Amino acid sequence: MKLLYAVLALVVIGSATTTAYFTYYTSTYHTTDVFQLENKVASLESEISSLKSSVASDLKNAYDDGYSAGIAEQSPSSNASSINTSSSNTDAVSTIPRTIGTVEKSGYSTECAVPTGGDGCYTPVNLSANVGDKIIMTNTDSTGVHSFTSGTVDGFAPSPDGKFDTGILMSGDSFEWTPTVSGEYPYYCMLHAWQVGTITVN
Ligand SMILES: [Cu+2]
Repeated sequence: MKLLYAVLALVVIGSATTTAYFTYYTSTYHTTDVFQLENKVASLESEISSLKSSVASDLKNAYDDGYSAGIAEQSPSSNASSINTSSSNTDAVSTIPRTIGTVEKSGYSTECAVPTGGDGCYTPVNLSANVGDKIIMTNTDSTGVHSFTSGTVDGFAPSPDGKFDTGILMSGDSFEWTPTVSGEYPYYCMLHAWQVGTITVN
């Protein structure tokens, strides 16, 4: 009987030691593993953010090139039309500056969009102004690039109408536009189909 107890005691001690060692081994190994993964994630994150900013600046350069090429192509007629519009509005007296910004993280999520229950991805989403007001459009979203492009967007099919276009604005960049004709001016962001706003010019 004593021998049986002795054997049982050995088995219990043996298995307890094995379990303890195994737990120690697993937790050590696991901790090292997690640590290495965390390092890897951090380095991938910094790679992603540097890729993002290089894509953003490539996008802006490509857009600027295309935009100046477009301007060069249509410059004779656009000169003529700008003379016409300015002469028809010589009696505009109001020059109140009005500002529109972009909502923080509006490029990452559709949550800001009115149809999904938000207050709009531009702020204010509906701006009222008078003919002759200086309208300042600024990308106030610190997390992404945006545009204010006049026209409408249906799903991912944009229809720019050429009334104004800020082009790609980096965070903090601004664009000024002074309406010379009253009316409703819908606009959208060429990068984020859910980002739309309206300027009502009286
Ligand atoms: Cu946008």
